[in-house]
Amino acid sequence: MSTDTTTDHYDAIVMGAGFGGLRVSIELGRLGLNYRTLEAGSGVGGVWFWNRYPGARTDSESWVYCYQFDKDLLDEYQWTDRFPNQPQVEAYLNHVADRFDLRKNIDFEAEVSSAEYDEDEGLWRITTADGRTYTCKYFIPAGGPLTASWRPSFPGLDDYQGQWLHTSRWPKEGIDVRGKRVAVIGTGATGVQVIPEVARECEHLTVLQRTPNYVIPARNHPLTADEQRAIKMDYDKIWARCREQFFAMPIPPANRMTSDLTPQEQQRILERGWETGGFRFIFETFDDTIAVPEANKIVADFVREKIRAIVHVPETAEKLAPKDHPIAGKRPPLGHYYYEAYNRENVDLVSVKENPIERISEKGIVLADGTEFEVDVIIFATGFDALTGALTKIDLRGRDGLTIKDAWADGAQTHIGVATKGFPNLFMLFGPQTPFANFPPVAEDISSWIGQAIKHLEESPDFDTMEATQEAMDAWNQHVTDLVNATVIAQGTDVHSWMLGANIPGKTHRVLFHFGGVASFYDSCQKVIDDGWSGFEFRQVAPVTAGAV
Ligand code: NA7
Repeated sequence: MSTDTTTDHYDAIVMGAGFGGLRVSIELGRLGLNYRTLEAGSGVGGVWFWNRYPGARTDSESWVYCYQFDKDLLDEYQWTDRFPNQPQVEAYLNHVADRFDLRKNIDFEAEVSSAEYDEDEGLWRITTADGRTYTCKYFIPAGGPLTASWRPSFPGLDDYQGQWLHTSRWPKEGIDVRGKRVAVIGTGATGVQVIPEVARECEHLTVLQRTPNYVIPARNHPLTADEQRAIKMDYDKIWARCREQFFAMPIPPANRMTSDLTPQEQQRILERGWETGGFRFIFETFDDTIAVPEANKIVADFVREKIRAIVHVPETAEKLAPKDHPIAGKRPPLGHYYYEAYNRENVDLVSVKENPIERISEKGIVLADGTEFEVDVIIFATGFDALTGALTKIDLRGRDGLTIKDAWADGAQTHIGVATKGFPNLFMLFGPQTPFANFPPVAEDISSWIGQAIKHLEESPDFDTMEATQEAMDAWNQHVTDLVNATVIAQGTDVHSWMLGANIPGKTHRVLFHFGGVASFYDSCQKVIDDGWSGFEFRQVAPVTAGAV
């Protein structure tokens, strides 16, 4: 393997220094590869570097929102909250970067603007926005599934006299909303977190809601010393459970179906789940909620009743109660006194479903019927161009100049979410059609798979590139489509789910996640290896120069 770090040629380049990018960098280091990690931000963290809006927190429990590959790291790191906030996650990733001496291989403020495959040389040519150039044999985009922020292009924004910002690009120094009239557009997982925080500070908050969500109380709390000790003692079992649980969370199956229970028993279980909070409300209660519409309705009715009980003004409660999609049909946000925020005198909820936002004026937001809300600050909590956006926003070209935009014009397609035809030796960490799940444990498995693929290539004298076949991608696409069709996910009227690309006007709808449970995903990945790297085509294009090995 090459040890030369003075040139711009590397065995591998990783794009992104968030959870995925750092973990795959560790994997490459273990293989002895000469690699470089290019990070657009000035620090590590990825999504946890950029998303600094007030209230930003994980919706996964801290003790599994971390890496498991190093026992000492697990033993020494103390999480203090059930659901860590942005500074806590950023601090953890900084700790990891220092502990494993990763910074020496990271170029910060190096935003990848183009990546082009040079077929003659068998290498990737990477350019950053500030003109730095690199070549590498393996290109590993680890930009994260929710990186490319998305904002509707309302006319008039340029003339707006107030301040506006997107939650995912919140300034490090924060913004001062005291004494100001603020509008938040969007009530997804981000809006749900930012709304109570801003409401506490600002003079008046107008929330513009298009689709209400089923917001489950997070019930965050500081971890006691006893809890911390118990977690560490139990870690092997906790991680084993994460491998089995559908979404890689350490939650055992409920082992009961709604249909086996009386309505009174169902309510008792739901009450307990509501008090426990977090996604445990969904998974520890019943095993049929996300698959059986009748079961789903029981749980959805329960949440609607909770909203009516919490929110004082009945019309506001009705606006907040979702009626057009099943619970878990869209990703349910976790709330930190979210519904309670609407009982504040300074908060108004406006439905923009029937009367949409039409434009931005000099003074604020104008709806289709001409109603104008004059505000000093507009916060766009309008989400992301999920999964594909991190790749399609760069000029990414594979063999024969094929752009990723053209390759995915009819919808993103991949083999096990890691590779796509026409892009040799490009391994995506959290590409389209990887599992929708608690991210860090899955990132570890995919990193390990990528490591094994690269090792296989490095050890073979007969070939130096691998590339997904069309047949394998078609089969994977059919598989992920069948999986989602067996659930309530993305069902409902007009749900704009980013899991299908349906939140972005004009984006081709395609199932963007594997909803078969992480265990089945890991099995599929292992089967590819066991079957002799099935679904991949191997070639020898540049026997001497590429890879510098
Ligand atoms: P989401 O979940 O995509 O939410 C975006 C929100 O913005 C959602 O409420 C949208 O309403 C709303 N939106 C988008 N366009 C408009 C327009 N034109 N008018 C009004 N409202 C609009 O993004 P988040 O950042 O909250 O969460 C993304 C994930 O990040 C999250 O699930 C976590 O995994 C982390 P809609 O529902 O489409 O009607």
